Amino acid sequence: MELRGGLLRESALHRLNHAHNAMSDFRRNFAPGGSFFFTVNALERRSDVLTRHIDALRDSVRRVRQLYPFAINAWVVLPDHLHCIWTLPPNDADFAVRWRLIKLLFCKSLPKTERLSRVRKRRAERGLWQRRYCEHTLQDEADFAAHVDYVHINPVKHGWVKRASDWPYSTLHRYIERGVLPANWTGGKIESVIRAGERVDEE
Ligand code: NI
Repeated sequence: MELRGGLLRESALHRLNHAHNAMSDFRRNFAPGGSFFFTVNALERRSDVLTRHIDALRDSVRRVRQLYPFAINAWVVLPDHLHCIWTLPPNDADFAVRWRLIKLLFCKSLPKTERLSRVRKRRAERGLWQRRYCEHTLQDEADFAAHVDYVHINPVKHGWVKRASDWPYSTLHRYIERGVLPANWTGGKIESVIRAGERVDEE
């Protein structure tokens, strides 16, 4: 009994240390001037183009990262928009080229069935993404952590699920697997004051 108790205590301690280390690792991901939060919207509000074609989206991101590397610190894909946090390599802040390519590859991988405005037709543009997106350079570890929470709580904020971990297209699962966050994580304030570039007509 004594031994068993000892082992149990030890493993609990081990888990605690592991969680602590994982959290430190996670905080170390922040790079001053090199970590960014993004909100990117699909053109059609209330479409499900992003989750319906999640494999195409993932593939586009994977291919772009091979050409222009970046670390993914957090990502959530909702049906008609996404939020994510990237850290770019030192002395490289060209997230614009990465987004241009991700959007382009995603469009190329889908058949041209979307409605096109006259302007987009004339310019031979696809009609899947809003042209503009929201970018915020993360200021410090606290800003970084707040935005990571914002990303992970987002499916709850938009009313898709009651628990953040019930949403499949989220890096929250990675955080839980690595012991950074508990499986029943409910953190992150839904009424967050973060100006995240959510659609103005959304809520
Ligand atoms: Ni959102």
